[in-house]
Amino acid sequence: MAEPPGDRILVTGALGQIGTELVSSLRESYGKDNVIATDIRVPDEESSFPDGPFSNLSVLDGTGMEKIIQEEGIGTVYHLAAILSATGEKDPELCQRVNVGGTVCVLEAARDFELKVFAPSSIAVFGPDSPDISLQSSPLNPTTMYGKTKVTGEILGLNYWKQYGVDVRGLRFPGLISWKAPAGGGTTDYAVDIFRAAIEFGHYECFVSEDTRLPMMYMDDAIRATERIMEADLESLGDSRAGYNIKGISFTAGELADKIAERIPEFTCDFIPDFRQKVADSWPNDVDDQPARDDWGWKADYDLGRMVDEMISNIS
Ligand code: NAD
Ligand code: AKB
Repeated sequence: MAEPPGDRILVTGALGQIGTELVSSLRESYGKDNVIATDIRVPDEESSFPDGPFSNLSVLDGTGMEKIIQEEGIGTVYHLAAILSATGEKDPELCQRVNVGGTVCVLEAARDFELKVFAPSSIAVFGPDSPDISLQSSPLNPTTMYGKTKVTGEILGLNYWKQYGVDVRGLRFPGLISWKAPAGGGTTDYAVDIFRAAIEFGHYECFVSEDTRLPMMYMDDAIRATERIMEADLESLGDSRAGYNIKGISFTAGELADKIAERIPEFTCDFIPDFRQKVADSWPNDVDDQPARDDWGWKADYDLGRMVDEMISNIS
């Protein structure tokens, strides 16, 4: 392995739901010019984001990635580019190509240039045989293509650490709820879309049933968890390093609609499940995150009420 070309940060998939917030947070911590945002898309002309360096890059372009790493003096990659579960069920081949192929490109570059990598996993690694509250050690038998690519990502990440010493870290994010950027084609998108619909139209048609309960998390907690695990001492991380369970909030779609209606009394919600119901039914209700608590002191801050208040006041 060569020396890292520098200590700047590269973010892939930076225009997505997480990237939009993570790039801003990293720029506050490390300086605007030290965080290079990249995506296969280009930013909207009217958008103020990304307020700093941006390059057009596909994560499947290994040569282009290595060129940016060398030219920009990169030492750490936050690898966010992916195809999420709902889009992945519609186009499983694209999902496999981007999620597995992109991760291999990033890990190979990290191996060549001795880079540190954050590569998120998902609660989608669990399948129908997992307990309602899935443990770190519960079986990983997902039925979706997206879930299978996330299991592969964790296996690859741990393998690159054990075989080549690449410092790869990851979290099994629950469904993330945020207001700055739209959700990007996942099954948990209803828990984001419902807020804008409630505020703009007073009504939402939810694509999962009222009693669907899934693990979720407010974005501020997810960004904090990402920064925490990346700052954690190397020795504190165990074999879960490529995909720690992190617990946020667990609620049903009906409970979410009720909480919103407490704040917006005219709000109504219909529940009309589509193909995403099957995906949601294959995932656990919640996760247990004891190893993340023990190894690097993880604890979420937001409960359902606080998250709903923040979403409504920020969107309004
Ligand atoms: P997103 O869909 O909002 O953003 C992904 C970004 O990747 C998009 O901007 C897209 O243009 C880009 N992209 C797609 N193909 C690309 C390619 N070939 N090259 C470069 N960029 C490409 O996703 P997100 O919600 O920001 O998720 C980021 C990561 O976090 C993913 O790995 C996802 O699996 C994981 N995750 C997200 C959630 C969530 O609820 N948002 C939950 C669990 C895990
Ligand atoms: C999705 O629904 O696909 C994502 C996830 C939980 O990984 N939000």
